[in-house]
Amino acid sequence: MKRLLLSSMVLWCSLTLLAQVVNPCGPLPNANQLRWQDMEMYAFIHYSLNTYTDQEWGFGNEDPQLFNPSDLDCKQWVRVCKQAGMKGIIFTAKHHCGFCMWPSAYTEYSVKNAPWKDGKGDVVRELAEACREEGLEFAVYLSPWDRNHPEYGRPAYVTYFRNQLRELLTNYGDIFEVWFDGANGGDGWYGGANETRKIDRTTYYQWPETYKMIRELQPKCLIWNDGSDRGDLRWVGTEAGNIGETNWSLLYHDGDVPYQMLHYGVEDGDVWCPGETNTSIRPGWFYHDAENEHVKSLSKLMDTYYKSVGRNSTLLLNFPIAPNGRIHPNDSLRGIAFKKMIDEVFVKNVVKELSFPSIQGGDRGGSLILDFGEPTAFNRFLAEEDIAKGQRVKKFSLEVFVNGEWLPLNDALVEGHDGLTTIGHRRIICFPTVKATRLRFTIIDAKCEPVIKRMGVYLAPELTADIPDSGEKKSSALHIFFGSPKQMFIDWDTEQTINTFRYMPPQSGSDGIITHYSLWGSTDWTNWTKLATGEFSNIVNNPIWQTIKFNPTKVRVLRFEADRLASGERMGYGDIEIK
Ligand code: FUL
Repeated sequence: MKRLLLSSMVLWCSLTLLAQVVNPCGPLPNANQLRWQDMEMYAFIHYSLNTYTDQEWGFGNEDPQLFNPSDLDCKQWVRVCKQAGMKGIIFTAKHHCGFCMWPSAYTEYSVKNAPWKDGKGDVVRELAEACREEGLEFAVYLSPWDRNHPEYGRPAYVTYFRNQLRELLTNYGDIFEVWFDGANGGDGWYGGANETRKIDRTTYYQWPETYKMIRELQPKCLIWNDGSDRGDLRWVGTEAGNIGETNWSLLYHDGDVPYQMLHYGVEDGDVWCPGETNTSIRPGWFYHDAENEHVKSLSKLMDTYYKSVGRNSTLLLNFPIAPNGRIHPNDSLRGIAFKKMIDEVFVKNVVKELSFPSIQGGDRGGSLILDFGEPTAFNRFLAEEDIAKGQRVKKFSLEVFVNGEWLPLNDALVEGHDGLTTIGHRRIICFPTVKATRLRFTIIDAKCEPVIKRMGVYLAPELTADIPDSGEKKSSALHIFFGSPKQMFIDWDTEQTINTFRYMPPQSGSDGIITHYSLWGSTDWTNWTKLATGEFSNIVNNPIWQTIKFNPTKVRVLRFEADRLASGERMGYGDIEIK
């Protein structure tokens, strides 16, 4: 009979370790993936010309003269990230607008033509050095979509992209990860052509050749790619900051990767490809003054932690840089409080001593009773598999012994079922505080003999109910109706002076999400003034409130048109707000 193995128990020294040779089970992580998983939390930093234009996606024609921060201080970024518990930083060396934050030899569209440091500056270098000084790892985001480059969409651009990547991988020391965002909205400046260019994401970038170069130049670097070719890590299908409670670190080695696979992995996948949970500490990725009061609350960040690191993933948490060149105090304070709270939750294991665990079960399971000796309060359970041997556990249960009875516990962060499925590198289960003398952990099903490396039981401080992220309220009763599937009207009984229109996209999938809009106003339904036109960039991956500002205008009716939809035939909305 095989048994539940406790390969090393760091928390309870009285436990006899069961030293036994364990055969690997299914695909295994490589050394880079194992090292990466142990990083647990690392930061994204979004900083580019967008910071100066209040945009999320630059069009590619923004003026490099805008880049002139008064107080750019990469050491401040690194200090904040370190104190927020981040083990490394991934920096937007080039975002979709194509502006390079290092003086690339292959383009003029970079810091070398900006007033900052008289064109002699190199943000990538300053940040790489600051990371090294503080012992953080460094990595780069290099956007494959480049809305500035004249050759984008043609073969010459792929050579340009590789040349840039080579610069980054040779001139800045060790790079722990490369991030190749798959976003591509089609249109762009493209050297003045100002048109829409479609590419085939499965073939255009010729990833195998690029991957070869990365492996040669930086053998320890992980490849993140939500494009076609399988990298070392996968996106989790959302930018909201959570991965599935069931999370297999496996995918199929080829074929499409739909949301279900991104979010939950694939139980019988044939390659190790763990999920990295990326989200921002604010609604947007880039800095916007309007979001200063909308930095995520501590309870929201803790929720994100449990739903990423606590679900066999890592957390890639974004800190945007403000126009002065520093992380805004609201973000740094919250980031640091977040790390303090994590430490506080896991400071003390409530199990003082473990009586020898009773282990029962067969090939694919086992049961372990933790005896606290007296009624003890707790609200978190933690378990880790030894993933170097593969990911095995499919289903487990937790029960507490209260007043002579075994009562089941569920994962309070999961709806619709008990949530006790996969474990992987680390699984944290949250539940309301219970007072019990014993806890029974049973592995009900596993792919092979389970290998549990560490367990813990904790009493986390109660956090007050979440402060809504963005303080958003449903708008008051606006009179909204449709002239056609892509044309919405909003009218009033009397004239209004307005200067802000806000659009919250539908929250369930991309159907009906407006990516390009125009907004018109009228006082008589006959003469229309164009108030604004533009793009809601990144709205599909990050479906948050979008704000359109325009000169104060008197209107009695507004016409909001969907010039382009992400998918579907009919414009949709979650909410509308007008001020
Ligand atoms: C997205 C991009 O389009 C966003 O601008 C941001 O960089 C985010 C991390 O990835 O897909």
